[in-house]
Amino acid sequence: MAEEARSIDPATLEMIDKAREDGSSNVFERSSNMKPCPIGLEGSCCRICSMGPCRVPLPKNKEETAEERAKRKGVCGATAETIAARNFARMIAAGSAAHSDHARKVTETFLLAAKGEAKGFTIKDEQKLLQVALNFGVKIAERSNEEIATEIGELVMKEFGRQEGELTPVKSAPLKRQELWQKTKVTPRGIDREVVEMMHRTHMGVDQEYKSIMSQAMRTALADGWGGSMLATDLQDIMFGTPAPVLSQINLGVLKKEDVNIIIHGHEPQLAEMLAVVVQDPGIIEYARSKGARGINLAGMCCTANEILMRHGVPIAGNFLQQELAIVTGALEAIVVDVQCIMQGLADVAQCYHTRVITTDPRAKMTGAEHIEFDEHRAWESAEQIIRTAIDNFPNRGKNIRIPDQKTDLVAGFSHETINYLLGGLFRASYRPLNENIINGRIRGVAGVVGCNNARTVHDNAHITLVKELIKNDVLVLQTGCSAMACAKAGLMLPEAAREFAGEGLASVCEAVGIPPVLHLGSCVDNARILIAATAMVKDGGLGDDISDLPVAGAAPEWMSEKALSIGQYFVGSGVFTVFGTTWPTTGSKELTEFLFKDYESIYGGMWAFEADPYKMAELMLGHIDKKRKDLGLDKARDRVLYDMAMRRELDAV
Ligand code: NFS
Ligand code: SF4
Repeated sequence: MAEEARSIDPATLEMIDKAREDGSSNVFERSSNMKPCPIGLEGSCCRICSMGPCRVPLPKNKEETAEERAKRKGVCGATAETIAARNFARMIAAGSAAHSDHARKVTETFLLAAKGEAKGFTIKDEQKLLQVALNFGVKIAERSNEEIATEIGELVMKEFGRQEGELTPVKSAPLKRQELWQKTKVTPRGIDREVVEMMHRTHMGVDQEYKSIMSQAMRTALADGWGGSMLATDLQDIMFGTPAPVLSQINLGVLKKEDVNIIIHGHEPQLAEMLAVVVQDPGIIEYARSKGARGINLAGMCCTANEILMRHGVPIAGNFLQQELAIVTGALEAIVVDVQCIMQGLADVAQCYHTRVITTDPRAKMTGAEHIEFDEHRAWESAEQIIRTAIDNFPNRGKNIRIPDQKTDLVAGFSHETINYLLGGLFRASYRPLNENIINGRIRGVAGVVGCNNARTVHDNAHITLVKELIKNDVLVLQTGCSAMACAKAGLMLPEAAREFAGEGLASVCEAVGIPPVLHLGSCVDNARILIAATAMVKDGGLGDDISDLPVAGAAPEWMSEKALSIGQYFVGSGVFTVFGTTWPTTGSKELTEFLFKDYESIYGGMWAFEADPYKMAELMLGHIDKKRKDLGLDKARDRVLYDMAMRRELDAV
C-alpha cells in the first residue's frame, strides 16, 4: 500500500512521515513488510497438535473435484470445516475471555470500593446501583449502599464460576430471545465455564462437527455480551457514574507543547479514573511547574480513552493505529498502559524519543517498558507515582517536536439511560419517540458500527464512509470503540452534523432532540449498552417482539481483534445482521462460511456477512433494514413522509 493510502486522517499521515524522517518504525511500515499468511488468513491452518501444523487451503482459481476435496484433511483426518470452525471458535473464546477478565478485575475493585478498602473509589451512581440490585434480586430495604454493593459484587463474582443454570444478565434480554437460546441450547451457564468448554472442545480430537463447535462458540460469545461485557459496564457505571453527554476533543492535536503530556492507553477504567483525579491535584501541578512545564495534560487512547471521555470529558489522542504515532510527536512524556490492544512496537518506537512506556497491570508486561504496578488498595499513591515519573521525564524532551494541528470537537456520553432520558424526558423516560419515528419513517432504522482499526486497510476510511452512508439514508448510528473515534475525528459526533450529513428525516429528529446523528456509547465492553438499547426498543412496542424483528444492523468495518469476533458473534446470536470488513477468517471452508452467512438466519434470526467495500456494506445493511421494515408492515409508512411544519410541531411535542 502506498504511504498516502495508509490513512485518511491528516494527523496520522503527518506522523507517518515524521516517523520515516526520524528513522522510527511503526505499525504501518511493519505491515508493508509483513505479508499475511494466506493459509492462516482463511482459517485453513491447524496447529493444535504436534502431528501438524496441517494446512488444508482451498484450491485457488479452480473448482475442486470430489476426490481432491476428500483428500483435503489434516493428519488426524480433521476436515477443512472442523479446522476453520475450531480456529474461529478459539478466537471467539479469546475475545470473550478478554472482555470477561476485564469484568472480573472491575468486580474485584468494586468489592473493595463497597467495603471501603479502595480509597478514592466509591458508589457514585445510586440509581444504577438500585437497578442492578433489582436485576440480581438483592434486597434494598433499609440497607446502606455499601451493603447492597457488597452483595451485588459477591453475586457478580459468582457469575464467572457459575456451573449451571443461566447467567443473571441474560434475563434482561427479550423473553422470546431467551426462549430461543434455551431451545437452541446456547444460554450461557457461567462465563469461565463457557470459555473453558470452548477450549476443551477445540482441543485435538474432541468436537469434530463444525455446527456443534459453532454452537458452543455462540454460548461463549453470549457469555461475553450478556455476561462479562454487560457486567463490566454495569459495575463501572455504579462506581464511576453512568455517562451523560459531555463535550470534548479528539486527535493527536490534543497534545500540548507546553505541558507534561500523559496518555493512558488500554481498556480498564480504574487507573485512568484515578489519574484523571490526581492530575488535578494542586501539589502535583506545582511539581510539574517546578520542572518547567505549564501544567499536566492527560489524554486517552483506545478504549480506556472512551471510558474517561464518557465520564470526564478527557480528550482522546487517537485510536488503535495512532498509538505509536503519539510517541512520534516527541511531546509525550509517558504512555501508561493496562491491558489489550497495546502494541509491543511502543517499546521500539519509544527508543527513538524520550517517552517512557509504563505498564501497570500484572497481567500485561512488555519487554523494554518499565512496570509500575497499579494497586487498587493504594490507588492514589500508584497514580501519583506514575504521574511523577512522567513529570520527571519532561526535562528530557528533545528538540524534535511536532504535534499535528488536527483536533475535532465531539459530544460523547450516550449511555442507554441518557438516550432514554433525552428521548422521553425525566418523568416518562422511554424509547417510544425513537420507535415512533422509526414507525413513521423519519428514521429508517438503527445501526451499531463498532470495532477496531486494521493496518491491512486504509485507517478510518471504512468507518467514516460507512457511517456517512448510513446517516445520509436516515439510519441512526450507535458507536463504540475505535470506530467511534474515527467518526468523531470526522466531525460526525456533533449536533451540527445532523444538518450537514444526515438525511432529512433523521436530521429533523436529531434537531428536535438535540443529539448528533451518530451517538458515542463508549468502549467495546459498552457494546452491551447497544444490546440493552435494542431490548428497550423491543419492549417499547410497535417493532415486533424480538431483537431480530427490529430494523437494525451491525458492522465492524475495520476489525482486527479476537474481541471483535466475540462481539460480532453475540450480536448475531442476539438476532442482529452483522457485517464485518477487512478479511473473513473462515473462507477456507465454504460450508462453514455458508452456515454462518445463511443458515444462521433461520436459527438465530441474525447472521454474519463479509464485505470489505464500505459502500456495499452500507447497501447490505440498508437492504436488511428495509426487509425488516417490510416484515413489520412499515415499508408503506416511509413513502408517506412529508416534512411540513405540522409534522415538525408534532415531532417537537413527542
Ligand atoms: Ni475494541 Fe477497544 Fe480498538 Fe478494537 Fe482494541 S481498543 S476493545 S478491540 S482496537 S475497537
Ligand atoms: Fe493436524 Fe489434526 Fe493435529 Fe490439527 S489436530 S494439527 S489437523 S493432526
